[in-house]
Amino acid sequence: MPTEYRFSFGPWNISEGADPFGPEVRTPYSMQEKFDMYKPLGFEGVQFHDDDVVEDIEEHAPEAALARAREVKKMLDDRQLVAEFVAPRLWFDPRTVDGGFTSNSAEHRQYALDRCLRAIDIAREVGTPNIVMWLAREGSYIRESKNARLAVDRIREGIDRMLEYDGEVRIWIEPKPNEPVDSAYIPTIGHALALAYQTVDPSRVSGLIETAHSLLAGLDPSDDMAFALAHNKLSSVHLNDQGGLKFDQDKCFGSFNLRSAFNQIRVLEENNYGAAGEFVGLDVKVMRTQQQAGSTDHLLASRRTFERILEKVRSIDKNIEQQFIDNRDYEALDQYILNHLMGCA
Ligand code: XLS
Ligand code: MG
Repeated sequence: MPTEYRFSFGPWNISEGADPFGPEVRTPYSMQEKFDMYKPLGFEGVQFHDDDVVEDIEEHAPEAALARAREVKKMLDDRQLVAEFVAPRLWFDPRTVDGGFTSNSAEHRQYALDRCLRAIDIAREVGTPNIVMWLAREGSYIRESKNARLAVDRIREGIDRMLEYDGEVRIWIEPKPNEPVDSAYIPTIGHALALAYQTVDPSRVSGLIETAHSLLAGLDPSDDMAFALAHNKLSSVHLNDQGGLKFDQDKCFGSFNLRSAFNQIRVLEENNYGAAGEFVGLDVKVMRTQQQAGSTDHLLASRRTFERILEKVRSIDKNIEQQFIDNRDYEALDQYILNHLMGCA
């Protein structure tokens, strides 16, 4: 079992606090300032969107974009940081208003594919073969607007083209059931992995599970992780928390449901997650009410909570636990776990 986990987050996790109802309340940090924050917070992995690497990506010619990516790689090397993945931001451009791969416009679908291929080139330059596909707008607002059957084919075809474009690229699908669209075509890890098996190279397609996304689908994040692990396809996790069926809250890990946080770490730990270099990603957002100086409090807090709960996972008395299981005394097991979590077992 790994004794140490490696942690990652994305530059977007240090944010200025804008929400759909109000503007920024904190001033932005430059990318350089953000990179400087990683190590002191105990993180070494950097998750990127393609336009986190190359700002204003659409205004850069391909070669200029790659040159910028090489500068970013140098900034990472100087700080002993590594890029975990690059995610093409397919949800921001006017051409992806109605989706990328599943847009009804052939021209816009082509744009989506071209943008993904550019993201692969950028990922290479920053030193990672890993591409995360958060399929933000691949879904619908009303059923009649798109052909859902065709949409699945189109997402698969898009991923196939990416796999063919670069023989080393690895695609990690990050499912989410809704938001920004009403209903996503790949809402759960089950959908994501079924799609992975249909691609031209299933061995290079896997999943990334975000706690909040599982909860929004009404599923248990630890069981979702176990499902992906059973397929040897859990390439990363985005731990955070979520208070029920609301907007995607990206709360601090463990902030809403400590028991669930315990079970997520338990399933990772029992299955040797991290041994192949997988990162523990924290996709958390600081509260809008936080002052400038507290811009990274949520990242430190989430990592510390992970480590403290990890201690709880490791200090469970396996014999006692097994006894309750053998006796089918799950009431006693429940109390044992609760008491252990509350420090009175
Ligand atoms: C949004 C997603 C996003 C991805 C990367 O809900 O979690 O942050 O992790 O594009
Ligand atoms: Mg995420």
